[in-house]
Amino acid sequence: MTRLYVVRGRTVLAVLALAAFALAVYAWDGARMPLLPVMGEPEATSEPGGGRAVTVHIVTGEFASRLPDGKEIEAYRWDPGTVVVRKGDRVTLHFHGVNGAKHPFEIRGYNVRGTVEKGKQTTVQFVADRAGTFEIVCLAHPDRAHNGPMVGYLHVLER
Ligand SMILES: [Cu+2]
Repeated sequence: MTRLYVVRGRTVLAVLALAAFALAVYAWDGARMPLLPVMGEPEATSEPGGGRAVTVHIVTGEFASRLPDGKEIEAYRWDPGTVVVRKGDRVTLHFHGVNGAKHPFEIRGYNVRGTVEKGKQTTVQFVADRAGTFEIVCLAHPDRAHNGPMVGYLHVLER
């Protein structure tokens, strides 16, 4: 009986310690980015005009695997594949080419285009003036038939 009680006591302590740790992480994160209930929201600074300047770094990556019959399959990816900003933000995306020779891309609905090359950085800037979800599509690898889908998502939240 006593033994069981001790084990339970330790379990309660462990749960309390975990909760305290989670709370500390939440508080620290909240202090660093007070506007941020949204997971994955990037670093941002306020702009005089009301919007924020948001900078996100995206790397080109690659998943590769082998099917049971020995056939190789691969998919290029944007990493991170999801960008969350708020309407009115001035957005800077720095693309870094790591996997794949060349990735010509566009952000559909935003008229933003560029090409990412291996070993180079490509930067695009725009104001997120339309709310919604917009695809960041590599035109060379848009779907499974072309070593994709190399598609990311720009989420522009209403302020
Ligand atoms: Cu690509």
